[in-house]
Amino acid sequence: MKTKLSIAIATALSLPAIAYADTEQLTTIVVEGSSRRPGAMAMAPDSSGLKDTAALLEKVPGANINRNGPLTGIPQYRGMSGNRVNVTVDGANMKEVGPNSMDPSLSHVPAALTESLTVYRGIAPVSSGIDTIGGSMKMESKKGSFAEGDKKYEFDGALSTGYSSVDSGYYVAGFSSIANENHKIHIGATKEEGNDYKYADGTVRPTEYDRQALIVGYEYQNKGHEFGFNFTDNNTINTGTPALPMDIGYVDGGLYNLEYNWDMGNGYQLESKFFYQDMSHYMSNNALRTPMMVNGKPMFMDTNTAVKGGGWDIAMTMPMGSGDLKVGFTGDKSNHDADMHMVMWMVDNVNVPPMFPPHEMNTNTTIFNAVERSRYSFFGEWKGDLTDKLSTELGIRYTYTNSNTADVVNGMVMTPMMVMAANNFNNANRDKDFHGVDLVAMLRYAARTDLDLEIGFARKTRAPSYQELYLWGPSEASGGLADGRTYVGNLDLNLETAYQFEFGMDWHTDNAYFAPRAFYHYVDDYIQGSEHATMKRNQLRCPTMAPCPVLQFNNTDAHIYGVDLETGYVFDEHWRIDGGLNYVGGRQVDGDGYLYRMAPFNGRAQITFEHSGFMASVEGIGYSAQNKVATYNNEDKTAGYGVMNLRANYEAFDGFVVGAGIENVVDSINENHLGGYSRAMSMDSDVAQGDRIPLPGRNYYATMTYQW
Ligand SMILES: [Cu+2]
Repeated sequence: MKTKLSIAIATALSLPAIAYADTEQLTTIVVEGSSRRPGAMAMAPDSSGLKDTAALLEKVPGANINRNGPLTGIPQYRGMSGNRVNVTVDGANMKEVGPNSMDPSLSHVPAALTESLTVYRGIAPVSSGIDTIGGSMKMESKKGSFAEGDKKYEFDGALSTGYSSVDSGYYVAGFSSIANENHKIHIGATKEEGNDYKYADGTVRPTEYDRQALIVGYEYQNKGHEFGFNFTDNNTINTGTPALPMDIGYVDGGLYNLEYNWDMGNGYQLESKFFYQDMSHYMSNNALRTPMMVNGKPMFMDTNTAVKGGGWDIAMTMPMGSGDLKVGFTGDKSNHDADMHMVMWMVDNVNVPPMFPPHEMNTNTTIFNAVERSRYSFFGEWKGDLTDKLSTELGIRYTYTNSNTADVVNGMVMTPMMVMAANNFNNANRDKDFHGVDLVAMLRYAARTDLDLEIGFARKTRAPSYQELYLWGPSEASGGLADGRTYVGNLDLNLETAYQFEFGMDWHTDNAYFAPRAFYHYVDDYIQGSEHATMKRNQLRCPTMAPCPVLQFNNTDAHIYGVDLETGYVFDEHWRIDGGLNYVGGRQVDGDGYLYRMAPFNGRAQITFEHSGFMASVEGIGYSAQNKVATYNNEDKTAGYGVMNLRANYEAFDGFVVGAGIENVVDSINENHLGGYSRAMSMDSDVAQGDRIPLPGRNYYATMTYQW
């Protein structure tokens, strides 16, 4: 039953795996990178990581999280996030049901049911997916193992529970699988629930959460054939997203995966994956927070959204020359709808035509109506050895993306501006085609037995998202940007094209490792907001509450550059230290604007002590100030901070592990630059509206796991 993790550890030069090898009920983080592919790192149990798989990304070199809520963690990799990072769940590029990314793909399967999260370090291979301009990561749900060797049956399972004091939160999780060498079935379920979290100055609202998840699957293997069917279901209710104008009422729905692989022998392999998803979502501004007052009365706002999606990924691997050639055909299609309902009190003013006397207005507005996005993509990738010290990866991928949408219905406040916006949109050509060509060339050189060097070049593309194209009137449904601004789409957007360069080294001995990577990306037609030519609006984040511009998605050019590294040293069988540093910068080519929501310079170090089933660690995390902020949306600077965490766990007997710890030991108030601004009314939260959202205060947690 320890097969998967054992493989990861055995081939890993990445040493952290060894420290936690006995606590293998934990999610495995795999960092695929250069000569270290595959490297692995199992995580120490901590309350955040057990709740939210995205939280694990903070431990991956170059990765971070844009956090809009306790379960809403949007992966950031080297300064890029959202649609720029390709995330797959059991091989499916899931589509978010929330147009404001309330349900990023990693929130679909809770950490307790996640087998592994794999991040490709640096330039992602073309075979890892479509739209990998900002990197690629894949999550696999737990599935258990087949019986091996002379064992007839294999029973795997885990029961775990945990409590965290900062939000009075708990989780319970159960997983079980039964298999012989050909058949395997598994089932798993979790429940996580918590209140608004506390920090030194009070409570941050709304940050409560409530999620139930279910996974079920069947797999069959025989003589090189593998067949699998998996279902993962997420049922989240009443979960706060304080950085956004509304909260999650529910996110509900499932993902169906079908997989068939055939190992034909002699190096020939067929892999095929299919998925289908059907999800619905409801969000509102009045269930978990007090609605804003307009004309002396509360303005109620809620939105229903839905997504249906499906896709495939078929690839064939075959020997070619001194390596392997992989060719494949990938594609998917999704349909998105979002309808907003508003109740507000209108009085006669300059914005309202005189046919409306003071009255309550009850409106329904289509934000997105039958949006359809389809992608068809072909790739070829050759990996092989040129000499015994030199290896290479060459890849090419062509992607055709088509987007279209039906007419919208304007039920919003009938200002002449909004009437015109809807009419213009309905009269415009909204059927858009994009053709993207991705290229990757990597060269790896084993300079010495303890030193590998890597150099890589790539051209990566991304077609505009449906929000970037089809937001017909000012809306905050911007895919989770959470900058407090309203955006209007742009039907004339070009696709983004990044030219990427990177150089890395990996030095490793029996006791030490040191692996830095430097990168530079030039992004042609980088999509970000710029002032709309005509639309103005009163807005929370606008300085002095004066009318400020609505933003429109536009193409600009950008530089992104940085260095990330991981390092560690093993003193003896009991003591070790591991750490990492991340730096990323980004700016527009024209003008002096920096890019929005870039992770500040940050680092972490962890000293671990291990002795006969007992493990304890001290972890220090530091973030520097972020003064290089975007000007186009008036991004706030943030100060630097440091956090200390203490963790311990003990394997009392085989498979039974208890863990406990204190996070943010000194209870400092820390504002993470990627955390957004509080959007709740000031009477709801102890954080003033518009201020940065502080991280949780001191947290005592305890966990208990039994695995068999
Ligand atoms: Cu939403």
